[in-house]
Amino acid sequence: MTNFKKICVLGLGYVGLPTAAIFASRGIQVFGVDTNIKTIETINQGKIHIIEPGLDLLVNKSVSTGRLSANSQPERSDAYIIAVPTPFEKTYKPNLTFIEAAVRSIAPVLQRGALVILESTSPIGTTEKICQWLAEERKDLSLPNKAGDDADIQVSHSPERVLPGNVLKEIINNDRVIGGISSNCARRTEQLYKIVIKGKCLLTTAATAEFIKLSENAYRDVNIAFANELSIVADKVGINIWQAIELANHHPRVNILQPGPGVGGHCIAVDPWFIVDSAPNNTALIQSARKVNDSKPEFIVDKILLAAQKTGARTIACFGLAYKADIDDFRESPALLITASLKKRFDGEVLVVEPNIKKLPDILSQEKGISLCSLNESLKRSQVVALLVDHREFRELDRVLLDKKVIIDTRGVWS
Ligand code: SAJ
Repeated sequence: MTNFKKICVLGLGYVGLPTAAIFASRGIQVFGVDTNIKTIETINQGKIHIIEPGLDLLVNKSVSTGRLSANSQPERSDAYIIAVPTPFEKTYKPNLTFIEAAVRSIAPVLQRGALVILESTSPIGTTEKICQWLAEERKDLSLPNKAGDDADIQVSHSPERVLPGNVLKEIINNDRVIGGISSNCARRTEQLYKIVIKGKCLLTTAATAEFIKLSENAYRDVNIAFANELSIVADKVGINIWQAIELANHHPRVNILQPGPGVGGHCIAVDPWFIVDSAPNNTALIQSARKVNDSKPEFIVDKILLAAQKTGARTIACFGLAYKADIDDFRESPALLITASLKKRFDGEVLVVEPNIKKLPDILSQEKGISLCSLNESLKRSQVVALLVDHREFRELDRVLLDKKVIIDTRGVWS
């Protein structure tokens, strides 16, 4: 007996929308909430505003059966899932305004027995803050940070762990960490997710769950930084880094990740700073990894410019703009940074090949001497080719077409 009939999902982005649609597909009445009117309209037409395999069909079905609808304000529900962005400021301080606004927006409709779950990746202590914000708004209700298991409202943190591009499968199959403000909160949250997930539910405290999620992404960032640092050394001493890593990984206890043009996306390039924020003087390794990864794009720009200079090239082709393969997501994308910086520093022509878009992003389209180009055309016109994203179209390219080109392969696809 789950007694979750209606749920409200706040934030209909890469995580919130698939989550809402999956719950709706299991017969739960789902109210989606977003601050963007265009997003709301699109979803209510049964369409989607992001690219994620399989999501369009699922949303279409859920909307047409009336199980999913979108609005700008929350409706009274048995559970509220918050999946809004947690950006950081220029100073790398986390910005919790979206979470706070979402929490305060549910306060008026909150009723005794309701469950509030934070899915957004958040600094340690945020779930506790949710209790404080709710207590300020609703003095008539008791919260679990004060009332423990007997509280009127349950509050927990269950961080999303899904990989963009594989979200629908990962929501269902991944194990899920669930951190309750009290143990009752964690158990009730488990009951809700068990409606849709097959993975294990791993119960802990809210602060531990916050810490775990940040640690997972920082772990990845530190390991990618290690690979990126090695790639810079290998470049200096004339060693093929891809072969070196491949051979090193034959060791039973070594698994070096892949170097690249830098680290992008809105998670791994951001979340480590939330750990740093908790202990700025005790996070030398995490801070250093961030710096290594952030410095990689400019290292690549230097390499491309040097290659162009040596060969007298007038046209450079940049292959890929997204932050990783086979998606159209440009958030924190190193490929985008490289292309923008290259255009500023190179006075010849830059051709961008990005099979997942129809027009250049604004940051590039305002520049002169840069254009979006087909793969074939770019191969005809460029002397230098910089592979920045390992999209399928580039992985499958006939290598003969690259003969006579100067190649800067930042992903090891053609090396
Ligand atoms: N990258 C490398 N070398 C590698 C692996 C990745 O340079 O060996 C780069 C990618 O090209 C990309 C960036 O790192 O620019 C991040 O890509 P990713 O595929 O590793 O991860 P994300 O950001 O798409 O998703 C991550 C995932 N976290 C972990 O794998 C620990 C995902 O499970 C999280 O849910 C997501 O962050 C999130 O939302 O926090």
